[in-house]
Amino acid sequence: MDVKAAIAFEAAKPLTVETVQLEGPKEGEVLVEIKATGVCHTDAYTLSGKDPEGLFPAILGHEGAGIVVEVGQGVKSLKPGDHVIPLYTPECRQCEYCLSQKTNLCQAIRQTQGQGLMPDGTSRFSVNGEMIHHYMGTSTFANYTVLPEIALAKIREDAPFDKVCYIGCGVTTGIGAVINTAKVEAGANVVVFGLGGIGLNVIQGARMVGANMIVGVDINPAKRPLAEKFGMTHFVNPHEIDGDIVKYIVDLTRGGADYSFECVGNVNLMRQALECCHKGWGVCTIIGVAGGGEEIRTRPFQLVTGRVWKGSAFGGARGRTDVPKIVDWYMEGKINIDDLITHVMPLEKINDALDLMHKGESIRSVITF
Ligand code: NAD
Ligand code: AHE
Ligand code: ZN
Repeated sequence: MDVKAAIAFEAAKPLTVETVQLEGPKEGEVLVEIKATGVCHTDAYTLSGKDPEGLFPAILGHEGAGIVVEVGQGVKSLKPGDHVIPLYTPECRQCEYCLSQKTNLCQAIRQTQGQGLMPDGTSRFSVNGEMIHHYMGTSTFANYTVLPEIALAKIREDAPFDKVCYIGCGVTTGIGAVINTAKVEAGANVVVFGLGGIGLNVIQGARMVGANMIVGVDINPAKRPLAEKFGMTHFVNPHEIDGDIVKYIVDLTRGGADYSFECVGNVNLMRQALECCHKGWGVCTIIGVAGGGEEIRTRPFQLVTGRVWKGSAFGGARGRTDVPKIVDWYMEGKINIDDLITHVMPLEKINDALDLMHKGESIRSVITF
């Protein structure tokens, strides 16, 4: 079938919106009509050419929501009409990783996903006979896409697509990193580096669990008011403080952060985020994605003296199990998504969404179809 998609033909060039061809679902696959998709910084990262797994041409996008149109042979858990959120971290419930109960990183289809292909090793997308890669197994910058059944979370039908699409990445990543990965407890002091689409959800999660101080660090002062609305108690602009930011945060928190989160993708900040943690127990969770070839550094003494570096992908969430619950939280008014969606636009304007992100003028832009 013909579908409308934004294609990344080459790195660091604007996306091109045009009609592409999509093959129907094969065994174990599902055709989904995408109704809305957020634009995450990771899409921009891959488009920049810094992602070692970045492939071109590709249809990017991994923060969508939509409706099942058709199911392939053998699909049991979904039927046409079901409302779904695509999962770049699937949940097969059968692989060694899922069964371990120690990680959300289901590996059932990870290899082909990283190659921009469906699990059978082929692509469903093409343009004028030329193959186009899938992206993160989701490719939500298209009004129809095909996904494996294990990469779809079934959600309630009264949830608005243009809001809950954000649960497909940013909301779950931020709140999940607090709850599932760091396991922040009430009364803890939390420091969040980067107050964008992820960092504000970390702040939201920290407030939900009853954190004490919630310190936000960002070089863009325009992020401050919304961060305060979401629960930030102290704002630090690295450009406005004298001296070493690590010492500044350690003093501010009277000994260091119990929990810190890096939500930028900058390896220098990852070091600061570790070193501003409390001696003996502070835990730093890395969420930001750094460019290929970049490495993190610290004195091993930082770890010897009890600080811990962890990482979190998709907030440690098991998508088919946890995403429907997070949709319920939104519908019950327990979490705020609406105020984080600062821009809504059609697919034709998707390059504007990327520009707004780079200029620091948006939190989340959502594309509606
Ligand atoms: P964003 O562009 O919305 O936000 C980034 C924020 O960082 C901005 O507010 C910006 O002003 C701030 N910033 C930039 N440089 C800074 C500096 N030197 N010091 C302090 N603040 C600085 O991006 P986002 O969508 O929130 O994504 C953030 C990061 O998280 C990206 O690296 C993205 O790829 C990654 N990410 C990871 C996961 C995961 O599962 N691990 C999921 C989603 C996004
Ligand atoms: N392809 C990159 C890694 C990108 C990355 O770390 N992705 C995160 C999700 S970011 C969503 O906005 C993730 O889930 N990682 C786990 C995984 O298996 O990819 C690279 O460096 O190669
Ligand atoms: Zn994302």
